[in-house]
Amino acid sequence: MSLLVATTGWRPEPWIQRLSALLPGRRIDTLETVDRVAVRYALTWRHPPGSLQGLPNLRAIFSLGAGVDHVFADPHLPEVPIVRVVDPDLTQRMSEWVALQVLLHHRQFRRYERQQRLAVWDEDETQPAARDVRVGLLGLGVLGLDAARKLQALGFDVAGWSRTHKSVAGLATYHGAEGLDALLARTDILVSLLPLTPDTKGLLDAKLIAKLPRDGRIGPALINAGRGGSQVEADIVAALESGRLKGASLDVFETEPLPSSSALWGRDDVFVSPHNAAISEPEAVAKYIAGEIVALERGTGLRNLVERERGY
Ligand code: NDP
Ligand code: OXD
Repeated sequence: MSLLVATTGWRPEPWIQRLSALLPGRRIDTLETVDRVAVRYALTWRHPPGSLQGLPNLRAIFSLGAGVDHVFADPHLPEVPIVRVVDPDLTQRMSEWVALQVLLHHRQFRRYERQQRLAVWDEDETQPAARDVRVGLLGLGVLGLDAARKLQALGFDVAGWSRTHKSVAGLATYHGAEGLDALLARTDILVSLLPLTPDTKGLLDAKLIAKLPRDGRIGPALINAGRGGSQVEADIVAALESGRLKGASLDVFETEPLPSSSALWGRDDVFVSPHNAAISEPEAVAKYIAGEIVALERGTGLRNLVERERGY
């Protein structure tokens, strides 16, 4: 029984190499070499739609990333369990990126970078303490919660928002549509770590930005490393132009790679990274998937299952 690595945009070789070492004796194929009857597990990153059909012995689909919107982009998904990545390496990477971006806005990194270029010595006497900066996290899942804890450790005044009610010691939480306005009203730096679902599509738009307060010591600033489909880039650019938004850090985009024509590239008040806030590092993620497969075959149930109805 074999594994199928079905990817577009990511090279399959590093995955095959790691998985072969972790699951010796197991055949690991790509879509080009696959024996469809032999496949028991499919590992996907943006597999071509329809390519997981006609695998009669398929037991589970493993997403190679934490996000699974790429899996649901296939209208012909087989009815087997879908497992997503939950791995400390990926979580740590995301929290590093989020902390870096929050600090970048808080400590006005771009301003001093510009000043250095121009050899300008201009102190800012109004630099607020982290405790006076309100960070609002959209998404309190595996990544959101870890980022919240690390931002709290840096001293920020953090609150979070989720779909369902969450009680988290030491963290102010909000949930549901009605909770969103309350979170926005107390947010200087908004961080989105939301999955892309029909409910979160286009959420980060002009209407939402207009609800961020103007009375904060910093910002408002918008940070998104969830999915680009949740943001309306034209609205973000317009809000930056009008001064309604003071800065943005974006790792994900409506279209990826970000087209060279995008207005986001040339802006001093925007930090752009190429969807690598938290990469799926093959060493770590292959180990996680191989461990799940071995556990499943020993009779343990699969963990980190995706719920099809909610889309994440
Ligand atoms: P989880 O599934 O653990 O958490 C998702 C969170 O989002 C949950 O708190 C969930 O609420 C909340 N949520 C979902 N839908 C809504 C909604 N409609 N309204 C309010 N809250 C909502 O996911 P992870 O934390 O592991 O990952 C989050 C996302 O990060 C991934 O889906 C992916 O898109 C992105 N990602 C980006 C990477 C990058 O490099 N840029 C790398 C890895 C992931 P509830 O708790 O109630 O279920
Ligand atoms: C992921 C990603 O979902 O890389 O893991 O975006």
